[in-house]
Amino acid sequence: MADSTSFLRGLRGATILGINPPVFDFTCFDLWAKPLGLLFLLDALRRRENTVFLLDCLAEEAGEAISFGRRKLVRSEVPKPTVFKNIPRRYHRFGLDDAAMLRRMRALPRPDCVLVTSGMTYWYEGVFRAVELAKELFPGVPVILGGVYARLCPEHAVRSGADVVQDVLPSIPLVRPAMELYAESGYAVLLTSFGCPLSCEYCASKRLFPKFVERELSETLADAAFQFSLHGARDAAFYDDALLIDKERRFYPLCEALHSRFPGVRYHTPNGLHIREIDERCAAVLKRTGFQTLRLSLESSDPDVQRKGSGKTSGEEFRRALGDLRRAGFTSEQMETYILAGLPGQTTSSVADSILFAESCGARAKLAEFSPVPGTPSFEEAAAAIPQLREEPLLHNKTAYTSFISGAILPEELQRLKDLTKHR
Ligand code: B12
Ligand code: SF4
Repeated sequence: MADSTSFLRGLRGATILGINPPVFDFTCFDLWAKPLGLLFLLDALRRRENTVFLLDCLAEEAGEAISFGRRKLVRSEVPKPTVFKNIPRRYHRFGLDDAAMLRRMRALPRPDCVLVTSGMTYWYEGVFRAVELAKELFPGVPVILGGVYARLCPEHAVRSGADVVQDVLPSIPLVRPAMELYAESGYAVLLTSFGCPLSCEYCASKRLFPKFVERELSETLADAAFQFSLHGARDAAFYDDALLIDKERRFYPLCEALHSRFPGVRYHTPNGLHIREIDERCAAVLKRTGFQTLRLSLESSDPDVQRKGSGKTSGEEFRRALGDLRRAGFTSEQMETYILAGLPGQTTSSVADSILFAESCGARAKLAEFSPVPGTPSFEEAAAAIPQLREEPLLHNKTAYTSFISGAILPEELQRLKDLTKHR
């Protein structure tokens, strides 16, 4: 089964199990995270007369409710992998344990095919567990592995034991996420486009989605209507890389329709917004539509770092956008601003200056620790100094990389930078 796309396209009347694996990491929060790619795929397969099931190891047995429709993830401490043994931090498994996964899978009909998705490259331990358990329980059933890790590290992903690693975009029309497979979901996830027209040196968006592809406005609206009808969700998160690009033609009409059809819904942008696109009108539209949590992609106030980020914003544009957002009624708490830390060549003082600059404009700075992503210029730069990055994706871990793997910012310095973001 070398070509999984034609295999998947050919499936009719089959029983298919999709798995979102547990996560092994130092920390993990539900920033409105759902396995959107897998949910699209399961929906497409269901429309072809297949019966689909979902085992989302992060969502099942989730913990107490937190803000905006989310829940805490359940976790248990696990031994650290050898590469992390000198890191003085606890390591956890988030989501279901093996016994619970097996129990859930045993309760389902035997599938004809198992689809395992993957997120961050450094989350492959959970992916390997999912493949192994599926193989153990359903011998002879093909297991296909796809998602971000599979696409960025296909050679490593082969070691999972999956029968096929899907390392290209599956060419199957993706209609809407199969959110009905959740017994309960406190929020909706929305996507108006795939990919991004820009090419920042540290980002894999172009590699994952070589072309920026817009979805029809009606598709996003249908997704929203369907998800809001399901479990009474009153929150929705956008996953777009470039939500505001061409905003007059795409975003404004969408907001108009969302506002009139779904009053009272709170919207969130966990993935940063392009600051250059935010002007007086845009800020007013965001406010009127019901956006609650804005993440803004300043990333740095240092022109050298800004260049690596496609020159997508300047300090002045940020200051102006913040003013517009404030006048529209957004508070500092609602406008967290991502500041990158740990990029190859970036100094601690450059990060500190960026934090102070963001806060001086009235925003709340939030450190985004750098994760080297295979296939990007920044990864190549990082791997020139640390060749093991090519062999061991665990080393891409955002919590481990900056202070402990590259040593770019010492743990005490990183703590001081984090303290700086809390000093208001
Ligand atoms: C939304 C998003 C998030 C969300 C959460 C998403 C989630 N569900 O976990 C949030 C905002 C929380 C997030 C956080 C982070 N993210 Co992020 N995120 C994304 C983003 C923008 C979109 C992912 C997505 O859902 N795409 C839409 C769906 C439809 O596509 P997809 O999942 O790729 O699936 C497609 C195929 O792969 C396929 N598919 C999927 N599953 C399967 C399964 C099978 C069997 C098959 C056949 C096919 C298949 O179908 C889909 C459509 O074709 C990507 C960038 C991108 N453009 O992909 C970055 C990205 C994944 N994130 C990245 C990074 C760096 C981060 C952060 C580390 C940022 C930071 N410094 O804090 C954090 C890490 C969080 C953590 N706990 O460690 C990196 C990857 C890093 C890595 N080493 O792997 C990416 C690639 C962006 C980048 N910078 O290059 N992220
Ligand atoms: S603007 Fe954002 S999504 Fe687009 S390439 Fe740059 S970092 Fe990636």
